[in-house]
Amino acid sequence: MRVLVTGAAGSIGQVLLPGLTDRGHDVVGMDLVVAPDGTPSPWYVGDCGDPDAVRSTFEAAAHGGPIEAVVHLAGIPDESSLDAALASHVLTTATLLDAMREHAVSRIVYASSNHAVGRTPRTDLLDTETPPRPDTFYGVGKVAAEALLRLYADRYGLDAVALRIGSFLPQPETRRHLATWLSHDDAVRLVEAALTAPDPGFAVAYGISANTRAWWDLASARALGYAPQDDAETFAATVEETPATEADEVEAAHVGGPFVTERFWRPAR
Ligand code: 15L
Repeated sequence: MRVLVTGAAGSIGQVLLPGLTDRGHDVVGMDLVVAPDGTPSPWYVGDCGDPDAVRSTFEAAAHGGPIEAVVHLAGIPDESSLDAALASHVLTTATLLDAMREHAVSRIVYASSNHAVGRTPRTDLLDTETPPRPDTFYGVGKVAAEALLRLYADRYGLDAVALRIGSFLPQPETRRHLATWLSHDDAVRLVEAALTAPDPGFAVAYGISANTRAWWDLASARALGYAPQDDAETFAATVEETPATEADEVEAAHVGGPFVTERFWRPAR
């Protein structure tokens, strides 16, 4: 499948590009910055919130064969101002969706985040039926971007899969990560499942590995064909060598962990 990956220079992009290529996909990168040395994929520099830049990227990328799907990873991966969050998550998604319609690209896989439901108290395993409950402006941006995907799926019949990614890291570093970790290899498996699942329509899935201590239900991800192979439990002894702190307790209270704390509170305007 020929796939345009936005935010290709970011931490997830840098794992996905080789990962999807190794699995036989034809990957095209897009980012604000030039391709890191040694990147084998075709690459376009541009802002995916800018309709002209996106249009010309779609046109140029199509010379190598029609783009069949977009994996939208670009965006500020942290808390910012509300304006910046809306531009970074909602306007980029809108710009890409419009370009997809213009160029008959029918599937988008979106890097949403657990912070779309981050303010949910941590009790039982959380499924995707739980209402949006952002913990930050970052989370608000992700909720709004998911709503936009749903609108375009309903209006135009696009396939739009929002992956609420947990903690994408080489390995878990904190107690919270023992529940929220998404390994690099599982991230590739998850995105490939979201790209290739037959007719998903609009779907939401949590993006974590098969963690023994998971806080999120993987049923909807597995329904897409995701078969995670890693478990944060492998690292539990190392993580738990350090005594638990008050920060660990705070992080365990809500699914968004540290993003819920007052450190992230600020006026919207
Ligand atoms: C995210 O969505 C963030 O991009 C990342 O920085 C981490 O905070 C991660 O979630 C997490 O919850 O661990």
